[in-house]
Amino acid sequence: MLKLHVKARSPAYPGSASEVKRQTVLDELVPWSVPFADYSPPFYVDASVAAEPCWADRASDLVAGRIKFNAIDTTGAKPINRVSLEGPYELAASGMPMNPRGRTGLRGRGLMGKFGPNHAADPIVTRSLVNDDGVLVLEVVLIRRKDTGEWALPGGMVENGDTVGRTLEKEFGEEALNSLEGLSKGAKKALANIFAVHGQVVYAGYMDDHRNTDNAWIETTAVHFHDPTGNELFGQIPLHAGDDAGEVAWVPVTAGMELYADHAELLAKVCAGLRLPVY
Ligand code: RP5
Repeated sequence: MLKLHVKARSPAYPGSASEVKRQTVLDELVPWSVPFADYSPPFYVDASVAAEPCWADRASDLVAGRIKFNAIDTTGAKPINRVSLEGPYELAASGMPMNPRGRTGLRGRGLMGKFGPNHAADPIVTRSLVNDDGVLVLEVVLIRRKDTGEWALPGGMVENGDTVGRTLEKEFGEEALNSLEGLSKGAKKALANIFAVHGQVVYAGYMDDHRNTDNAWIETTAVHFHDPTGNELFGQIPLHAGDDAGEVAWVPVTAGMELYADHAELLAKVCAGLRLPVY
């Protein structure tokens, strides 16, 4: 059975109109297959999306049926991947896609640019170190997000026409290094090693993000990059928080970590794969 989304049902919706409140959806009423006669959630599109920046769909394209759902949509200037990692999704009578994990208590796109899946990429960059107590510890690069103040993986959205691979490197560069410019030769080599050689996909699917709605949601591909030397390679990478990140740091992975969206679960998958104990 699919995991119920929880953060995607958080009562207060973030964004410029913070007064937006989701309709309450009890666990048993989340699946679309369960009748919910009184389901009448508010409709919300954040002003930043309604202004139709280049990363957002046009509402007029939806109304005119010009958006190709469940497909790689090549109708615009750049291709957009509208295929869900969760399999084909249904469309509502309004033509809007329906969240594959069920009701969220909010209709419309909220803060999401695309109707349907909004693809993201999350780099999980780790190293193992022996700490002062002689214990082997796994550390991961995390950022503190400016929007919620939570610690998170330095991921980001895949732009129109771009790939997951390029997004992983770009987001890590922007959020954890501030820029790829001006890096020393050693750091550039370490980075090239990270993104070209060591990646292992640990998850590809729905992300329980508090910005998700009934008609727009985030899906991510999380790729793990581990320093095979311990810290020799990645230790050369200078961390500097970028514009979207208040802070960036190597953080020890611990049981019960509270992170943005489902990021703690992604780290649990990494630990299970590495067969490392989590302290
Ligand atoms: C999360 O939001 C994803 O896992 C990814 O880390 C992030 C992408 O959104 P932005 O950081 O671009 O806001 O759901």
